Amino acid sequence: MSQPLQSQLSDVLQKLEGLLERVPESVAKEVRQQLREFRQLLVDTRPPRFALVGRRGSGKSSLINAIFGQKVAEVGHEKAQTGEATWWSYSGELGTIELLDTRGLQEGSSPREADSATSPIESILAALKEKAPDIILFLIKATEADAGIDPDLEALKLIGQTVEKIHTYRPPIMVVATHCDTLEPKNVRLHQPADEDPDELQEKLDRVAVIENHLKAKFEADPYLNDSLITVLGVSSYQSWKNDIRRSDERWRIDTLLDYIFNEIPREGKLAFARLSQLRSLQESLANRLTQVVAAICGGIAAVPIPFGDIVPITGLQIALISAIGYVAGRQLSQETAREFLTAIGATIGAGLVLREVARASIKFLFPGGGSVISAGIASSATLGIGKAAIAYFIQNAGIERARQIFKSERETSKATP
Ligand SMILES: Nc1nc2c(ncn2[C@@H]2O[C@H](COP(=O)(O)OP(=O)(O)OP(=O)(O)O)[C@@H](O)[C@H]2O)c(=O)[nH]1
Ligand SMILES: [Mg+2]
Repeated sequence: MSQPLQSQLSDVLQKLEGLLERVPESVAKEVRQQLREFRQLLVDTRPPRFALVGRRGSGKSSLINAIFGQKVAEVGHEKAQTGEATWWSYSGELGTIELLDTRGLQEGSSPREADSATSPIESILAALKEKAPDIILFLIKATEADAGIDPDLEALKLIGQTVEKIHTYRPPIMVVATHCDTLEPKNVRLHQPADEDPDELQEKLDRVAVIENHLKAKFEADPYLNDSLITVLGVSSYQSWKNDIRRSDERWRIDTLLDYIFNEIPREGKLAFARLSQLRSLQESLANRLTQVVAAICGGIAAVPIPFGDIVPITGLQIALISAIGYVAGRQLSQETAREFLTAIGATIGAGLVLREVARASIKFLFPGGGSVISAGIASSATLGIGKAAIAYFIQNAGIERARQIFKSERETSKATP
């Protein structure tokens, strides 16, 4: 999201966290937890970080391109990596991921560059010290899964254990069997299953399953690897490029892979990842979570009897929610646009209501006797409605009229259930 919005959000959060100190711990605890999640998902965001383990030609560059759906990495034989292994940034139109190619670990005995001070292994370990990968992707050609992979497994363990020792974070391992499209029967297109003979298709899927199970068994034999393993997934990353324009897309199960990665990476990387994945299901999942969190925070703030002037952040948080949902859908909204969206769905009245109710609540605080539950309910349901409307509009591409209806019906449901 935009830098100004993020630093503004950071200010709002700080203010809210400060307010909570004046509130009984029993009330503050829940809100504080939501604020923490909010901060991780929206403020402390950063590109996701992957460590790639895989031999030459296993399809590392192709997998990066498959994730972006765009050509961001050179495919084919690259120059042997002899000197420094470092973190690389790969950027597409929608975002960036940081990547550490750890190929040198398996080629540990390869000659080091004459004038390089460090061996590949040393430089990989130095890079791991600098930053922890969120996840390790282990790539292996489906057609080579039978070949001795013990050195690869040793490399995986060394990376995982090094990271854990330095960062007290154990990176999960995702095993990706690439080139599944080249398994027999070769002519069967996994990416277009509807056009294929069902028996032949099944034969090919069975072969994929055999390879997956074989790899799984290898991991299960080692307690450390078994604990770190997310799953084994056969895929095809194949896309064909001409002058960086895609001329064919034979990707298979990449969406499933993206789903696993999204679920495993820390919150700080999720926003960027959901955006660049272009997967609507991930974007909706994150947007729904954000909506829940912001609604709970708004409800929490409203329920806490604090002076009227301090309550203004509610609108700020709602604007941030809209911006975030627009962002995850691939857009970059200005605050004005986010505000206009609020008006367009008819939420300004809602916001006004929130403020009035909260004002009343703080009066009740001065003259104890009444609860402030109503305002909390309204603040939270208005926010839920705003989030759902923004999801419909920005992610599902529904029209503004539909978004307005969604907001309205959310408000009405909450009125019906006191
Ligand atoms: N059919 C098919 N070909 C693939 C797949 N993944 C990669 N390839 C092809 O395999 C070759 C090597 O792929 P790369 O992505 O360059 O492999 P790499 O691991 O980055 O290779 P190095 O950078 O040399 O280590 C290329 O010709 C790719 O087009 C796949 O899933 N299916
Ligand atoms: Mg490569």
